[in-house]
Amino acid sequence: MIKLHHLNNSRSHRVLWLLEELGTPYEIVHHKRDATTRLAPPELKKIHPLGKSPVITDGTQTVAESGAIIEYLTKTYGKGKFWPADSAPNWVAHTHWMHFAEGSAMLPFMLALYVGMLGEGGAPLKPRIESEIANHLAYMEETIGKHDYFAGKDFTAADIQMSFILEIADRGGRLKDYPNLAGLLKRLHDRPAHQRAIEKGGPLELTRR
Ligand SMILES: N[C@@H](CCC(=O)N[C@@H](CS)C(=O)NCC(=O)O)C(=O)O
Repeated sequence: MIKLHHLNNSRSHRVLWLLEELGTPYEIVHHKRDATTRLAPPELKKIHPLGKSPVITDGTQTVAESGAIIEYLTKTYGKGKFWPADSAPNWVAHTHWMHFAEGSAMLPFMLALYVGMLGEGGAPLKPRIESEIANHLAYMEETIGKHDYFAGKDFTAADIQMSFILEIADRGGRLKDYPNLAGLLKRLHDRPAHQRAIEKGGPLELTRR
C-alpha cells in the first residue's frame, strides 16, 4: 500500500492531489510543521534522511522529491493517464515543465522568502529577485496563452507539479498581473480530485512572499 507522508501547507499537497486523480488506494500519514520554525517534525527523518515532505513509501520503495514521486506514481499506477508517451509530440514540453517547477521557478520565490527575513538588510537583493519572479511568471503566462495547460490542450502531471508555483504566486498577490495563470489556477481548483485533496490534507495556507 502506498503511504504518503503529508506535511500541512506544503508541496505534498500535489502528491495527495495526484493520488486522488489516479484513484489508487493509499494511506496518509499526517505530519505537522513546528508552529514557530515552520520546519517539519524530526520523525520525518526516520522515513528519509532529508526529513522533508513529500515522501512516499510503497512496499520496499521510498521515494522523495515531488517530481520523482509524481513520475513514479504516474508511471506505476497511471495506466497512461496524465503522462505523455515518449513518442507523443508534447513529451518534451511535459518534461520541461516537470523540471521547471523545482529547477527554475521555485528559486526566486525561495529567495524572496529568505531575503524577506533579513528586513532592510536584504533590500539590495530585492529588485533582482523581483525581476526573476516576473521573468518566470511572464514565460508561464505566455505558455498558458497558447494552450489551456502547460504541456498542451490536456491536463497532465506537469500541471500538478507546476501548481505549487501558481499557489505561491497567488498568495503573494502576484497573479492579478497574469490573467492566464489565474484562470488556470481556477480550473485546477475546480477539479473534484483537487477538492478531495484539500478535504483530506487541509487548506494550503502558504507564507506570503
Ligand atoms: N524540492 C523538494 C522540496 C521539499 C521541501 O523542501 N519540502 C518542504 C515543504 S514544502 C519541507 O519539507 N519543509 C520542512 C523542512 O524543511 O523542515 C520537493 O519538491 O519535494
